[in-house]
Amino acid sequence: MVSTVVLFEMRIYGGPLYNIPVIVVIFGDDVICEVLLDSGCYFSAFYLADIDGDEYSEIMIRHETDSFGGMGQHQDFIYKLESGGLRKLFGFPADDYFSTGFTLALSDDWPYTVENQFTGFSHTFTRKTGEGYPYFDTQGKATEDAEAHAVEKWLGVDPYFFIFMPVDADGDGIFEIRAAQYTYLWSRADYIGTAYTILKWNPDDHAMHVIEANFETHDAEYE
Ligand SMILES: [Ca+2]
Ligand SMILES: [Ca+2]
Repeated sequence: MVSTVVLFEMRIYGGPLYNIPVIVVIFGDDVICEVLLDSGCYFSAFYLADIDGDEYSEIMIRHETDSFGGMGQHQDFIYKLESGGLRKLFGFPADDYFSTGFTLALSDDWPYTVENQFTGFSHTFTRKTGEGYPYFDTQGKATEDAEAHAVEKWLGVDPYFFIFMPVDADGDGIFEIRAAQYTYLWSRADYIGTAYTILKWNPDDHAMHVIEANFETHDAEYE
């Protein structure tokens, strides 16, 4: 059955400055109308793609809830159209937060090694930093902070996707999701690079899984 999906943003006179996203879906004689985010957002957009492999498209909706901090803050949802309404399949980070599995290791002479625990991805690059940087001295020797960091191999990965869009990565007609996250180390302004993933929804365990990972270094200049 062919459906019509309309997404619009409502402004209430005298109400909050944010837009309230509302979706209307018309299929057959049924009309569904739902407010998607009571708290509002800057903008909303949607894609239609079969994520779970049942040959019917899901409705993927993303909302930008804040424009500050790296690449902004987003909420992403995937809904299934069912008789009687929309059923939320997935919501990140509000309902189904998960780690995309990136770690960062540091050692002497400024090598940074980013790895992904789910895919075996590993990428090492040199990122020289100047005076006052807590993890290296000016000659590139790893500091006590770097040694402490080696325990957890922490990489600050935003709990938001600034890209979250359907792609059929393997051409089988079921859509995977291309996602990207801003990453940082010392502070949020210490932009290390972008963590890219291909995500796949598994209807058996009802969860999203990382099936590919990549990392693009941010070429910050340091004295
Ligand atoms: Ca589907
Ligand atoms: Ca596919």
